[in-house]
Amino acid sequence: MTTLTRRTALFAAAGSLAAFGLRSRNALAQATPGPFTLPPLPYGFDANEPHIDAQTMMIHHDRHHAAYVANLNAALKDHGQVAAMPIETMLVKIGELPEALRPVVRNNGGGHANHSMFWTIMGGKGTVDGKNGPAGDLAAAITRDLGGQEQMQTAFNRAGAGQFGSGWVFVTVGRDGRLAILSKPNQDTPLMDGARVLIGNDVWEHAYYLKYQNRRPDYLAAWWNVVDWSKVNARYEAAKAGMLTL
Ligand code: MN3
Repeated sequence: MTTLTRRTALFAAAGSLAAFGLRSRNALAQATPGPFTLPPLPYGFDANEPHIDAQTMMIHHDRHHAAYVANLNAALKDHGQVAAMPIETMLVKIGELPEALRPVVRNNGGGHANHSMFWTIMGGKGTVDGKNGPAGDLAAAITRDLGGQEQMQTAFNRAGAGQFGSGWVFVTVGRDGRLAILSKPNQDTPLMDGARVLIGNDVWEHAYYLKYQNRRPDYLAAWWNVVDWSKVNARYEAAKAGMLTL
């Protein structure tokens, strides 16, 4: 009987997943020269089924997010000093950047930051029968600042549905642990205001149109079923420790 080393086993597992098309194909973006790379989706394209379909996840991650990364890298090609900044620094200092760079950093840098956050908080099972939800200090903060999980979700969905055209809806978190709900147009992000994002949902049509067409409120309601609250709880702790970046 053959004994596989751990490394070989990991490669074999990755290979078999890739063969089934369940893993992200980000080889193209990784081959793009530039400071930023498309982060691999941390789960299969079908991990959020039936709430978010695999085809939407594939197009959204491998094409839309990849394009933001490629556009950002192309724009930064001759701006080495800016290119060396972490994306969150670039966004908060956007007013200090060369004027010609600002729109591309705002749109594509914002897009890269928003989507990099977005993938990591999905792939979960949402809260079922009060289990797998916000825990500890985060649960207390949601009650204190947003009236509880149910009220928070309702207000978040309303803000997302009310965002005219493309944009995002966020819960932001301060260093003091305070939470707030807000929406932003296009790829604007609270990072530009020096705030930190606890969670955000993408309300661009590309995030939901294949399955939900014009029914954005249905998408917003269903999205909670794929939130991975263990990741959100960890983001809250990181934010309070000053360690949360994107
Ligand atoms: Mn998007």
